Amino acid sequence: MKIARVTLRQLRMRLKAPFVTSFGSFLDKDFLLVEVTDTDGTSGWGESVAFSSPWYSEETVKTNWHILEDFLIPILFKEPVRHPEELSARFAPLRRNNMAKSALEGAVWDLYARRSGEPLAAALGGEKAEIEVGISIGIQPTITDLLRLIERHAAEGYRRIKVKIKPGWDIDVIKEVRRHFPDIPLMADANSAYRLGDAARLKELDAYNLMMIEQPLAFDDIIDHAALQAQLSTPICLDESIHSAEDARKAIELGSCKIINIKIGRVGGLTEARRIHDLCLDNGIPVWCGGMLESGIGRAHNIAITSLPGFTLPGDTAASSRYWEQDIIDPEVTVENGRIRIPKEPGLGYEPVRNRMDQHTIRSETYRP
Ligand code: OSB
Ligand code: MG
Repeated sequence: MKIARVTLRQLRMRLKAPFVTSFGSFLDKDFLLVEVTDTDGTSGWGESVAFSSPWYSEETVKTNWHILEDFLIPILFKEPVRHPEELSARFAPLRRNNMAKSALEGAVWDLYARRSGEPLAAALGGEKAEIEVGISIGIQPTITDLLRLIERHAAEGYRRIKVKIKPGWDIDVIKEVRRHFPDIPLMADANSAYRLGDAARLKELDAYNLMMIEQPLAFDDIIDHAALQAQLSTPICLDESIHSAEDARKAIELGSCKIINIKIGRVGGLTEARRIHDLCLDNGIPVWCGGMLESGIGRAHNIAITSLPGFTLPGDTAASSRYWEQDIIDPEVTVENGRIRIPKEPGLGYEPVRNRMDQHTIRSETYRP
């Protein structure tokens, strides 16, 4: 592939409803899109999942723009790319900044798949025809609001419900949810809101048959999680703590978790995401694909990686309409009976709609070798 240009865009899109977690609330979502165009005029698309503020991780929309403009795009332009798998090694001398790396690498993966006329899922080695998905529900004003939402999303067919928890919005909430929905596949995500000293409280959750508790302890911890997992019967799933296949190997060795949430952006791209998937498959650790409230571009990447066989648990990839009045891809992502069909068209299999993207673009710049 010979790259003729890379275009960065910053978009601002309003979510249908604010999304509240233990670390913050989102309504207007700013994010970056990357378009990589080759000398034949074919484009591939990637999305950065960095938020405006460094709450989930240290990266932001602004730091991603800087890292892409000043470092990653120049590295891409240095020599031709034969295969997108080369990029993770070429980006490796740059420490972390995984979401920035992933946005550019993802665009090159899409371009590669389009050029070779195969779906991105197939280019990654995925064989599933469809995937099962769940939904993540943010912290609500009242338990009644939460119960109403669960009722609705369960009726829509989502394969499992994830509820955000934090100190003061945890045991009583899960207890009520279980009382109303004794059998639904249910899990809780704490987004690092607890400390090991809260183990006794977290142990109370063992009574409610949760599929897992996601990231209960610090965002950068795998030591205390191992101590906690030894005390809980509920499996721990790590999200924020895992940035690479090496992190995953150490967490598995220590017994810090029994399940891993793979987010392509958090781990630096599709190639590293697949490495973690392969490692987990070898070690009997189920994985699922997390979400970052993505637009259709990032959502399409999530669908493609979930086609790999080790993604045995429903992910957070809900329908476009759960987030947006109108998504920027055609067709939009739809969920039927808790399932999304893997597209058969080349690349992402969802076409970016330029005039819709333009409506939300607040900054854009094009770079050439
Ligand atoms: O921890 O998985 C998380 C959203 C923003 C930041 C972190 C997380 C989430 C979600 C929502 O849980 C996933 C989604 O619906 O995209
Ligand atoms: Mg999470």
